[in-house]
Amino acid sequence: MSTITIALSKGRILDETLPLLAAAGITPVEDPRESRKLILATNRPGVAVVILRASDVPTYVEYGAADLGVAGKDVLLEHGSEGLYQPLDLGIGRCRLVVATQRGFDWATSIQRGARMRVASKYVRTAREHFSAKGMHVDLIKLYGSMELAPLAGLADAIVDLVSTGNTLKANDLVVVEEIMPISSRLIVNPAALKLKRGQAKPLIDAIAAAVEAAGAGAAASAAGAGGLR
Ligand code: PRT
Ligand code: MG
Repeated sequence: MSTITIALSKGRILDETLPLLAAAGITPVEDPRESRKLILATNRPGVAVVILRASDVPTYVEYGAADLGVAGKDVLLEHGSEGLYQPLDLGIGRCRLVVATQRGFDWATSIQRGARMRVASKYVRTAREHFSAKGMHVDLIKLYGSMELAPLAGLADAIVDLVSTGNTLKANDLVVVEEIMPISSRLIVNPAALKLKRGQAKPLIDAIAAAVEAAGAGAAASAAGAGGLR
């Protein structure tokens, strides 16, 4: 029996991914948040997980070094998802991709005047598509982190970044001026692996789908429950 490898990213989505996998009957033998091992066996024979940087997950799955993976839609859009199946929205890692500027900067008027704006982002590909779809020409500046600093330091007029609570923007006196899209994490699958290892891969994908559905039903039920209390 060949091994099925699932690529996970360390960092914030791992905390939400592990319970989902556990509900699907897949538990790493060691806690990946504690272990320094990058390849971990699981309780399920023939299933292993690898722990990667978030932006490397699509690359591993695309080349078949991992069969399945969990990646944010933000990462998939930026990487390009040609050659990857995306059968499931996992409903985790939810946030929004937005355009933000310093409070008080008149973004709308600057756009109307046709001012050529500088926009800093880790997501230059997605940002370019967003602005060109609106017929806007902006100069994009590629950053690898701490986007929120760019407008404060005078590097850019705006940033394209992820927002969840909004606390980071607030702490840096930035405001959302455009919503680009909602983001969540997706299951991605190598198409060749699905063909060649279907007998092993399909039951895993089905189990993860059932876990997502159960989590969604749980969330809906608790929302209804909270509503009922009012
Ligand atoms: O950190 P590293 O450079 O290694 O990789 P990474 O930043 O890609 O990984 P990680 O673990 O930080 O994020 C992985 C994935 O989590 C992303 O690809 C998203 O799909 C998802 N996600 C969900 C988020 C957020 N919410 C989020 N809020 N990723 C990042 N953020 C950041 C955001 O960039 C901003 O700096 O959190 C800050 C804003 O948070 P709030 O709560 O203050 O609004
Ligand atoms: Mg990060």
